[in-house]
Amino acid sequence: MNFDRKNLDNDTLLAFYKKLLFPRMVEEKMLILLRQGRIGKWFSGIGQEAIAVGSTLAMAADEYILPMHRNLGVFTSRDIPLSRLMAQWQGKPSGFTKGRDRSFHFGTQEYKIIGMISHLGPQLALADGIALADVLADNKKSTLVFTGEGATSEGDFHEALNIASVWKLPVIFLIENNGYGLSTPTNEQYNCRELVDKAIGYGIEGRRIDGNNILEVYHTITELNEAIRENPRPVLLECMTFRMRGHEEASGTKYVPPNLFEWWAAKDPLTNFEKYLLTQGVLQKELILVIRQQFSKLIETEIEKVYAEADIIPDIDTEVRDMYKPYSFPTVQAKALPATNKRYIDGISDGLKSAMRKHNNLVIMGQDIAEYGGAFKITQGFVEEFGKGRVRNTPICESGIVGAAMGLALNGYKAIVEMQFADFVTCGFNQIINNLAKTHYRWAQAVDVVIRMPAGAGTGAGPFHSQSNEAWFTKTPGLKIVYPAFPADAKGLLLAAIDDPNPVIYFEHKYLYRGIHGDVPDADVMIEIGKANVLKQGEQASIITFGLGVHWALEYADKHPDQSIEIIDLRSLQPWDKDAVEASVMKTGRALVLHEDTLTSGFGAEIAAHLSEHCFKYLDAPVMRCGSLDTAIPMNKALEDQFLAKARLEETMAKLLAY
Ligand SMILES: Cc1ncc(C[n+]2csc(CCOP(=O)(O)OP(=O)(O)O)c2C)c(N)n1
Repeated sequence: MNFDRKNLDNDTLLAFYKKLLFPRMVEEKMLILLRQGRIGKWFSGIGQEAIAVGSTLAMAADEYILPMHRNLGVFTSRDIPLSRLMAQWQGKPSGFTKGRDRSFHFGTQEYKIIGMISHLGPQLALADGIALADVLADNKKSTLVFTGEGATSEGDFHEALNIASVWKLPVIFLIENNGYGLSTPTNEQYNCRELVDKAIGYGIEGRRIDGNNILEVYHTITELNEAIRENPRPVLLECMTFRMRGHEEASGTKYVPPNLFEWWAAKDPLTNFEKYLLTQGVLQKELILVIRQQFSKLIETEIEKVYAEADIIPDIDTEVRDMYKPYSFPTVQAKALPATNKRYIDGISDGLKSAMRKHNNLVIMGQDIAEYGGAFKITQGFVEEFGKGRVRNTPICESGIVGAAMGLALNGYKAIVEMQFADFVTCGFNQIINNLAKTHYRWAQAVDVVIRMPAGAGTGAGPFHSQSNEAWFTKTPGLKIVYPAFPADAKGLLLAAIDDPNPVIYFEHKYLYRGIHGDVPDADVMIEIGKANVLKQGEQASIITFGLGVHWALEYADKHPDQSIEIIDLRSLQPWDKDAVEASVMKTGRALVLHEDTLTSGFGAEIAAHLSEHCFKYLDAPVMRCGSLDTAIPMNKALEDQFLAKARLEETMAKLLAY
C-alpha cells in the first residue's frame, strides 16, 4: 500500500493512527461482549475504518456528516465519549435516544452527526437539504454523506445525486464499496463497470480511491472539500474496501470465497498504516503497546460505567409527549378585522406570502412552482418577490425533495413542500412516515416542514389525481394534520402550520380552490391546530366532518331547514378536537361522521370508535358514518358522483334521525 503523507507532520500522523486504532479496539471488544451475550446485534466495520476515520478527519468540526451502520469511526473521530455510544447501544438513559432507537440510529447537533434510520437511502437527500441551507446562508461548508454500494440501488440514491447536481450542492456522496450487501455481491447489485461511472450520468465529478488507505481518503476529501466549499457542487466518491466480517455477526460469511478474505486481509487499513508509521519513525513497537494499553483501560472503564447505569424507567406521558416538539400557540394574536372577501386558493396564497415575508429562512419547494407559479398558480409572483433561492422548482422526485426539506430543517431553515397533487405523496412516503414523523421522538430534533397536499375529488380527474389520503397519515404519530374548508381557515391554518416547528401535513381541497369565497383577515391571524369550529348550532343530530364534507353538510342543512342539525368542522385531524365533538354529541345524542375518503378505515372510523367508547350513555342512536365507496375513484362524472359520500348523505341522515 502506498502512503503519501504530503505535508502532515509526525504529531498529526500519530493522531491519525490513534483515531484509526481506537474504533478497531472498540469493535474487538464488542465482539467479545457479543459472544458473552452482553450486547445484541453488531454491524462490524472492521477492515473499513480508514474510510470513516479518514473522511471525518478531513471534515471541519462544524460540517455535517451522515454516516451509516458500519461507521463507528465517524463517531469516535468526532470524540463522542464511548460511554455515551455504549449507553445508546444499550438503550440506557445517557444514550442519544432515551432507549427509543438502536445502534447508530441517532443524530446529534452537538457533534454535527445526522445518523441513519434503518431504511437505506433516505439520508442521501437529507444531505442535499443540509447543503442547500449552507449555500443559501453562504456558509462555505461541505456535507459528507455515506452509503453502502448495495444501497446505491435504491431510488433515493438517484434522486439525491440528481438534485445535488441540478442545484450545485456541496455534498460528498461517499460510497463505501465493501463488496457485499448482506449476501449479495456487487455483480448482482449493479451492472455498470464501476459505481463511480454513475457520476457521468449526473454531470458531476467522480473519484474512485483505495478506501483502506487512510491518507488517500484524508487527502482526497480534504482536496475536494477545499474545492466545493468555494465553488459549491457535488462529488461522487467511491471508496473501495471489503467487509471482513458477516453483515452482522449472526449472519456469517459462508457465501464469501475464502481467497477474498486473504487478499483483503493483506490490505488491512490498520496494520498497513502501522507498518508505514514504523518506517517513518512516527511509531515504535513500545509506543504501540502503550497506546493499546491506554485504550484497553479506557474502553473497559467506559463500558462498565454504562452497565452500572440505571435502566430507563418507562413513563407513558414522557413517551407520548416526546413525539412532538413542545409548541405553545401564541395567545395574543393580530385582530381579525379588516378582512377581504377572497377565494380559498387566495387564502392559501396569502398565507404563504405572509409567511415568506416573516421568515427569511423559509424555503418553498415543488414542481413548477417558480416562474410558472405551480400547477394551481398558488405561488404565482413569488419568484419575483422572494427569488429563486427560496422559491425552488424541483426535479420530479418527491422522496428526494421531502428529504431535502428535512435537511433544511436540520440546518436552521424552515421548509414547505408543495406536492403537485396529494396523490404523488406516495413517492415521498418513506421520508414523511419514517424521517419527518419519528425524528423528534428518536433524538429530540424538530423537523420544521410543512407538506402542502392538493387533494380530493369533484373534478373528474380519476384514480390518481383525486384521492383523499389523509388517513394514510393520521395513523402516524409525530405528524400534525390540518384540513381547512374555508378561505380564512386556509390562511390561518397554513400560518399556524408554518409557525409550528413540527412536521405538518396541510391538506387543501382542489375543488374548493376557486369555488369557495369568504372573508379572510388581512392581518396574519393564525388558527390553532387541533381546534374544531362549530359552524352551525343544532339540537337533533351532529354532523362531524372536514374538508369538502363540510360543504356537503352545510348544503344538507340548507335543504332541510326543518331539521336542527349541528355541524362541526374539525379543521384538524391530528390532533383532533375531542372536546368539541364530545360536547356536541352530548347535546344532540346523534352523530354522523361524514368524509370524502373511502369508508373503511377512513378517519371517521376513529371518531366513531371514540364516540362509542366515551359518549355511549348520551347516544340515542348508533354513531353512523358516511364515506365514499370502497373503490378507487373513477373519472367519469356519473361514476364519481356515485362514488362520493355525498351520494349517500340523505339516506344516512334519514336513518340516523329515524333510529
Ligand atoms: C430500504 C431497506 N431495504 C432493506 C434493508 C435491509 N438491509 C439492511 S443492511 C442491508 C445491506 C446493505 O448493503 P450495503 O448498502 O452495501 O451496506 P453494507 O451493509 O455492506 O455496509 C440490507 C439489505 C434496509 N435496511 N433498508
